[in-house]
Amino acid sequence: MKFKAAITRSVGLLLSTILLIVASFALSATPASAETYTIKMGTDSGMLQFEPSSVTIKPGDTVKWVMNKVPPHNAVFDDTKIPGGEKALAKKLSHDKLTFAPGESFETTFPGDTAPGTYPFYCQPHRGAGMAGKVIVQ
Ligand SMILES: [Cu+2]
Repeated sequence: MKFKAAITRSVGLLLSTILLIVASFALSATPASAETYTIKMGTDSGMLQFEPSSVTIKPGDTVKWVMNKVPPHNAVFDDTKIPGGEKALAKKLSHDKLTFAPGESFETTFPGDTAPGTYPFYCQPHRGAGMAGKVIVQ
């Protein structure tokens, strides 16, 4: 009887171990799917604005800026305004190269360890006209 009890116990242990391994595989195999959010540069009606001017994302997501109207445009993050104020991060997120052709685009993937907060950006040629937006990282 003692032997049978020991067998039952170890089988139980084995099963729960397998279950744990399977569960952890299932979790790691399906990471939260990263999404891409598109922002138009220049509105359809020809305004010097980003459309939408605000997107809310999760770390690991990508923001894609697409040249739409009234070029040229770019998207630059200000290191004095982003959470943490890191120059290197602001530079990494920014695309200071100007886009001219409709449909031309660039993307920024916010690293998985991006600190939550508001990341304001602006278009360099049209900063004075108030062409600015923000990426809110949750
Ligand atoms: Cu612009």
